[in-house]
Amino acid sequence: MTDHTISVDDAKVPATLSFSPVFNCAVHFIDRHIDEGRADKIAIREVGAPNSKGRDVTYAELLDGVNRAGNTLLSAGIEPGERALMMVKDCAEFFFTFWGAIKAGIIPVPLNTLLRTKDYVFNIENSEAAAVIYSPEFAAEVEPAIEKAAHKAKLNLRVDGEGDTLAARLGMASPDLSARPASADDDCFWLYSSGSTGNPKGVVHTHKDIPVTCQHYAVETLFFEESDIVYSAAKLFFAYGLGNAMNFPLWVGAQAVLFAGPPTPKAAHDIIESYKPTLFFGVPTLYAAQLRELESVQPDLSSLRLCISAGEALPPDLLHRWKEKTGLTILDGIGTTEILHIFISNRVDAIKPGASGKLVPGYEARIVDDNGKDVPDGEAGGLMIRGNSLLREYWRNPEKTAAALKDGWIVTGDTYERDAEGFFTCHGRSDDMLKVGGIWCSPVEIEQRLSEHPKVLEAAVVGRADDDDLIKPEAYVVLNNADDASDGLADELLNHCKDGLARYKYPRWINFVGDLPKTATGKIQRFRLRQD
Ligand code: 3UK
Repeated sequence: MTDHTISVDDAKVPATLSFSPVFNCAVHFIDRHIDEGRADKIAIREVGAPNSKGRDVTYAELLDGVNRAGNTLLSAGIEPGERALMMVKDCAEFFFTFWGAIKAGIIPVPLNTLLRTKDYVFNIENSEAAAVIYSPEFAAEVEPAIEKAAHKAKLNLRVDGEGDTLAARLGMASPDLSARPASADDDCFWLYSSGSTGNPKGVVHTHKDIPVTCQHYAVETLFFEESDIVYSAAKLFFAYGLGNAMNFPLWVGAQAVLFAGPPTPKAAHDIIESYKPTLFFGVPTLYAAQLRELESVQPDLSSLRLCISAGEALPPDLLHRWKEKTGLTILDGIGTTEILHIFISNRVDAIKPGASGKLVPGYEARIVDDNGKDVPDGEAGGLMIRGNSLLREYWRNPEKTAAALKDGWIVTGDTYERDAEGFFTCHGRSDDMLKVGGIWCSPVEIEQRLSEHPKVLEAAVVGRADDDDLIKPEAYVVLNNADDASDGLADELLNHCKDGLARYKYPRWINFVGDLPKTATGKIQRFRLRQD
C-alpha cells in the first residue's frame, strides 16, 4: 500500500466516523484545512512573555511545520513504527512534532514534562525510543536520562535554543511530505499511564481514536464549533490537554491558545482576559485556586461560554462557588488515558453537582460487583466501559492488557454508582492511586522516596481531603529512632521528597507514628490510615 498517496478526500472523516480503508489521521487534522479554505486562519496563538506579543501560527504554517518535522525525523533515519518521545512544552512545535511523526508513520509519545531523570530513563528504555525531542527547559532532567539509559536513540534534539535544534532543522527540511498510508486500526501514538505499583505502561492508540473522541465528546457533547477559541490549563502532554487544546480545535478548524508556563490562577485569568477564549479547560485544584484569587481581582471572563473540569472529581461546593462568583458553569467529566478522553460528562442542560454526568454518545458502561455481575442502579461497583477509542494494548505487557481489556470492555479501576436518570457518581478508586491536581500520584513511589532517607524506617502514604475537598498526599512515617521526631525533620523529609520526585508529589502533611497497620503478610493497610 505504500505507493498509494492519500488524498484529502480519502482522509475525510464524516460525523458517522466511517474511515476509508487507507487512512492517516494527520491528513484529516492538518492538510484538510487548506482544502477547506482555512490557510490564513490562525490555528495556534502562543501566549507571549509579559509585555510581548506571542507567535501566531496559521493553518498554512501549521501544515508547513508538520511536513518539515516529519521530514526531519525521517532524514535522521527514524523509521515508520519507531517511537519519538516528546518532552515538549505547550507550543507550536508540539503540534509540528506530534503530527509530523504521525504523517510520516512514526509513533509520537508525549511525556509528562514534570517528571525526573529516573522516570525518563525508564521511558527511553521501555519504548526503545528512536528519537527524544525536548524543550530546553527540561534539559536538566532529560539530558542525564539520555546519558544513563542503556538504550540509545538515533536522534536526541532540543526543540530550540543554540546550536543543532529542531527549530534549526525545520528551517532546512523539505516542506513537502506525503502521508504514509495506514489504516484506522493501525498504531498511531502512545501515552504513558502509571499504576500504584510497577512501572508506567505504554498505552497504544490507533488512528481512529482521536477522531472518535473529537466527534463524540467535543462536537456532540460540548458543541465545539469553528468559531471557538480554546484555552486548556491542562497541558498537551496529558490526554486531557492533548484533546482539549490540540485535537478538538483541529477537528473543527477552531483556534487554540497555548501557554508554556505553569498554570497559575493569575496566568489563567490574564490569558482569558487577553486572548478571549470561548472554552476553558481546568482541573478542580486550579478552579479552587482561581476562586481564592478572585477574592481580590475581577478579571473579565466574559468571552467564556463554558468551563470544563476533569482529572479528579469536582466537589459540588466548588461548582456552586464558581457559578456564584463568575456566572459560569463548569462541566465535570471523567476521562482516562486508556479511553483517551471523556466518556461520562455533565451537559449544559443536565448537570448533577457531585456527579461525573451521563454517558457520552458512543460509549457504554457496566457497573459490576466483585464477581463481575452487573449491580442495580443505586449500588456502587467497578466501572467498565466499551467504545471505539480504547487503547489497543499496553506496549509489550500482555498480562496488564488482559487484566484491563475483557471482551472489548475496559476495567477503569474506578468505583461508580448510576442513578435511575443515568447520572454516574464516583466513589473513588479500587486501588490506592491518588489524583493530585488531576495528575496520577502513586503512594508507593512517595513511600519509597521517604524510606530512602537515613532516619526513616518505613512510611505509608494515603490521600487526605484539603479545605477545598481535594485529595493531597499525607505521610505516616516510622523513624529508626522515635526521638528524632521534630518539625525540623518533617521539613527535611518534605525537601527530600521535593528533590527526588516530580514536584506535585510531595506529602502535604507528615505524621510521625510508632508503627503502621499491616496485614498478616506484612502489606500496609492504607485504608486504615485514611480519615474518611
Ligand atoms: C480519575 C476522575 C473522578 C479516575 C483524563 C480527561 O484524568 C484523565 O486520565 P488519567 O489516565 O486518569 C484517569 C483516572 O482519573 N478521574 C479523571 N477524571 C475524573 N475521577 N471524576 C473525574 N471527573 O480515577 C480515572 O480512572 O490521568 C481526564 C480526559 C482525558 C483523560 N485522560
